[in-house]
Amino acid sequence: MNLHDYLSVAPEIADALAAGKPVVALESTILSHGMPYPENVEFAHKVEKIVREEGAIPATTAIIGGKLKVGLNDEELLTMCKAENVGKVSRRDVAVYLATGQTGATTVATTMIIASLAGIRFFATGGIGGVHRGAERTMDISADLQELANTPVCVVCAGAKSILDLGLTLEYLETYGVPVLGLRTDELPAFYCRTSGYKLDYNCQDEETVAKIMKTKWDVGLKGGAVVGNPIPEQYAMDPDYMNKIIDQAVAQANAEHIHGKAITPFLLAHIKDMTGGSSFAANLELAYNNARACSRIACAYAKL
Ligand code: PSU
Ligand code: MN
Repeated sequence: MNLHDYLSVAPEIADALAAGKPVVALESTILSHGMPYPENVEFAHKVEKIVREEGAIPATTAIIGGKLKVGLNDEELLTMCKAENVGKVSRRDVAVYLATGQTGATTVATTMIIASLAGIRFFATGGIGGVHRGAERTMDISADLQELANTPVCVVCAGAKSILDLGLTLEYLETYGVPVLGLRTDELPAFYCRTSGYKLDYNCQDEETVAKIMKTKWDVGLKGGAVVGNPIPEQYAMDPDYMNKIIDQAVAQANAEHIHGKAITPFLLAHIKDMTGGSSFAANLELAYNNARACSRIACAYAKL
């Protein structure tokens, strides 16, 4: 048995990687457990189209038929979007899904693992997982953070939702040596909102600077990845007071229903969408497109270094 018995890279992506061309990884949990069907189908195709328009090759990941898939065809994308019997796969679940042939949507952590195995260094998503509110009692800290500490992939996101404790998330990332770079911002973005109140130490004015920092990090042998916080475009941003009220209600509901473990993030996402009457969903789409664009530009700049 070797890695290639488990890893299935679409030919176009394999060719691009062999030629040193920019490739951008995309996750599938955002499709299967973060967005409703059938709206997610249009999203899945559009986000890939944006990556192509920027001159990179998109590589959506999933676990299907005992393989780590890098690049999904239309049918596979549809399977992830319909999300019937599609689990949520973080690091601890990977071997189980591979060995048993179950279909799994990849989280940030698992997308980083697969990207790294394939040789992809850049990955665009909506928001990362992090330290949950109340983690001092529950110890609920997303495996995404350990992956960022250990696996060499740069994750471009709109920060994280304030369903998390963003302050503790930043502390955790600092402890584990993960750079958090603002892209034209002084603050960690809070997903739907451009600001969170948490200052970042680094405000990169352009994508080339991010690419150069990543190359330098890996050149000197520092392990792990980085978080790039790219704020939602102004015209789609939501009011922080309004969103925080909604999120507080969703978190209270999750506590009342004793939701925990891997179910909590999808539960909160679904409740926020219901409570905002879908307006948050429009913002979610736009911020993810914006991240795909920025990530592709970073990957293109990196390929030229
Ligand atoms: N946050 C979002 N949308 C998402 C997720 C997080 O705003 O879709 C997904 C991502 O796939 C992320 C995962 O990696 O949830 C984190 O789950 P957990 O907290 O169980 O590690
Ligand atoms: Mn968790």
